[in-house]
Amino acid sequence: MNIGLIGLPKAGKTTIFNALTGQLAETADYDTGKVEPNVGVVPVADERVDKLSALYNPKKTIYATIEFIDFVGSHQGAAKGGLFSGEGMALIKTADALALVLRNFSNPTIEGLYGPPNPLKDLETILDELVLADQVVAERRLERIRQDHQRGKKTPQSMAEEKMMEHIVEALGSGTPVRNLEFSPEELKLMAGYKFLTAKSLLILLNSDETRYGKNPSLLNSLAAKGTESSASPAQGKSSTLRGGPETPVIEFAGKFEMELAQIDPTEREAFMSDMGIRESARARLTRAAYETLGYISFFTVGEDEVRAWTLRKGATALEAAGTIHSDLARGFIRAECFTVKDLLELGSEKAVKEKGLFRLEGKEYIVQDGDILHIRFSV
Ligand SMILES: Nc1nc2c(ncn2[C@@H]2O[C@H](COP(=O)(O)OP(=O)(O)OP(=O)(O)O)[C@@H](O)[C@H]2O)c(=O)[nH]1
Ligand SMILES: [Mg+2]
Repeated sequence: MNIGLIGLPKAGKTTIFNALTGQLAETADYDTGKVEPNVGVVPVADERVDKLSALYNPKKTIYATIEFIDFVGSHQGAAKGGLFSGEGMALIKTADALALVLRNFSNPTIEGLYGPPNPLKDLETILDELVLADQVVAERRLERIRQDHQRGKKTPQSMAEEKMMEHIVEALGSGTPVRNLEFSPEELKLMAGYKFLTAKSLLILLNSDETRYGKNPSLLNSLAAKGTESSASPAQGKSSTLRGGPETPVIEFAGKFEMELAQIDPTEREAFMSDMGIRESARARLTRAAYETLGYISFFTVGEDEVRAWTLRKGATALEAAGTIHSDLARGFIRAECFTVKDLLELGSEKAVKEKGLFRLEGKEYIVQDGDILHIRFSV
């Protein structure tokens, strides 16, 4: 899973990236001229892994991970009214979700360039630009299809695609993101290649300074409403092919503070965090929200060698879980031995789980549940 951090220039994207990854990528008030994004892998905070590790005492303990990509706020682009320039755009398209970072801290230099903090307005700007970027792609594609049709290159597939693109262009025209539209399975397949930005899940990160942090309940509500209803368009009522998008989570970070926190000894963090009224680290809050928003679950593999958490889409089967671990396990899949972390931790041992009859054998089609421990029997 990977998440792109995007936002207007100097919103604190790199600061938050550092808070999440513990890296020390350069942050600055001024334009550094840097254009390459920072990339970092973040272990997903999950206390179940810690508990399983304490029980099995394995040689290796491996957490699930999320990759974060920290994009540079495009100054040139912002001046031209476009956030996403060519190179950045190609990479942003690869992200599973977009985390929109909003500036909510005082800094005279930055305010001199971009005005006082106005998170709600910045959110609107970013959402508009995401729509614009998709409009360009969809309109260009529609034009191409129509040209082909005029030249007599017409296939059932191109006709289906034309219909779908017309629908998308119309929706985007009224500000409705692609994620709020409903598509048939065939259309979803046709659409996959375009990787529309407004089809991606969103997370909103309000980046507050120490004086503002924790004092923005109504702002957080407005941001959530705006993010969820980024499709607050007249089309909502009249079209039957709209579905309500999932709730967009809004998370408030004290970015700079949490970046400094990531640098100090873990045992000392708690005290600093409670001083600020921060109950959980930025990493824990964001990784959990990402799982929920993207509809991911965790399953586990356990043993003396390794305790490991794996990421899986909600609704995926035991066969897909096996494939996540290794393609051989999927190819030679026989059965999945399955029990739950909850039962194991409650009863204290695999033996006790078996005695209670809570140890199951599941087939290929079994829908894996969050918290399942799987052992795949296979033969290749
Ligand atoms: N007080 C305060 N300052 C912050 C906070 N977050 C970022 N800053 C400052 O704002 C400036 C810009 O931060 P960056 O993290 O570099 O912002 P960015 O969004 O990555 O900037 P670009 O990539 O150039 O668009 C730096 O001087 C940071 O120290 C914050 O939460 N509080
Ligand atoms: Mg940056």
